[in-house]
Amino acid sequence: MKKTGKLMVILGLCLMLTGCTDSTQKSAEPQLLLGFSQLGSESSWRIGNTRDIEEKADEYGISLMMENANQKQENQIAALRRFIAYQVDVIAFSPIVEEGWDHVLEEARRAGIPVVLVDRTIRSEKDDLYVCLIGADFYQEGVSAAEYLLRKADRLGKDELHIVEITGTEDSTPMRQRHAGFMDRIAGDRRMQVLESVNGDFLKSRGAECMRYLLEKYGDEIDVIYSHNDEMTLGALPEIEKAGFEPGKDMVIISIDGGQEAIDILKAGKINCIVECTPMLGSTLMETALALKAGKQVKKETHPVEKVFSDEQDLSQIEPRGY
Ligand code: GYE
Repeated sequence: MKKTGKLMVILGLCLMLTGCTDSTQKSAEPQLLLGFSQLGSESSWRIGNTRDIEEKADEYGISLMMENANQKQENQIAALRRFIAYQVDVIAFSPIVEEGWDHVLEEARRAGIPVVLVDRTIRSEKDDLYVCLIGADFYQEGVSAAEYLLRKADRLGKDELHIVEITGTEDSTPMRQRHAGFMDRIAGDRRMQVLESVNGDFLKSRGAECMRYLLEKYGDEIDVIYSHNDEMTLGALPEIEKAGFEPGKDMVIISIDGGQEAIDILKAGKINCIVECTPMLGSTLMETALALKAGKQVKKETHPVEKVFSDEQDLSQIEPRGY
């Protein structure tokens, strides 16, 4: 074959392999590559959050590398390292716990890749390991839960209310802040007596286990259950009924998230109050990623606006929740 013939064959092969046949296709290439490490699939909140991020990446024409860490920090660290090796434009992740990210985030910084925290934050001596945080104000969620309880206590007219708390994953931001906001807000009200806080890891199965333990230990002494997410609440409710109590009547049930299943149970009167925590963070994440790629400044913290749903309101008007 002549030299020019060979060249044509090679060129043809290249075009077949890359699929880049003309400039119109080239301009349809994604404008940005985003690596996102999701922490797991422990709740309908998390599943809704994953879905929203996938859908919004699609809408914004952003190419998404999504990895699910199945509730393990080491899997998240490994995913972040893969994103760095792949030289993505922006890294985003939802840290399962707050501590232990310094090394990998320094690696990202050295590689010049901006890091966005989604949903949860980290704790570190260094304050320049991430660019910004997009997530709920969990402290305020705890305060809102407590404020509902204070109003409920007024309505019930009781001198004392015995509270048990089922908390989320140890050392996670929502666990720390939902606990702190609630405890700070009830402190100083003599009626509020906390019997015990137990760790339910944000899981339905652990919510059930915790509830069995609490019922065995305190029985009808329990007046209030404050659960850090819907999934644990959904695990706890059948245990309360099995023990012969009516949730929502014999015991005040307070939950956080506001997924559809829990909202339906709130409407049926077995949950008294749900503090909303929205998983719909995808649009803000995509806009932030695009701004970072364009070299623009972004806000250090963005919190979505959230509501409280409770037996104090007409619940028939709640829109379908989408998670
Ligand atoms: O409340 C819970 C999930 O970090 C806000 O994690 C999130 C929490 C959410 O497992 O259901």
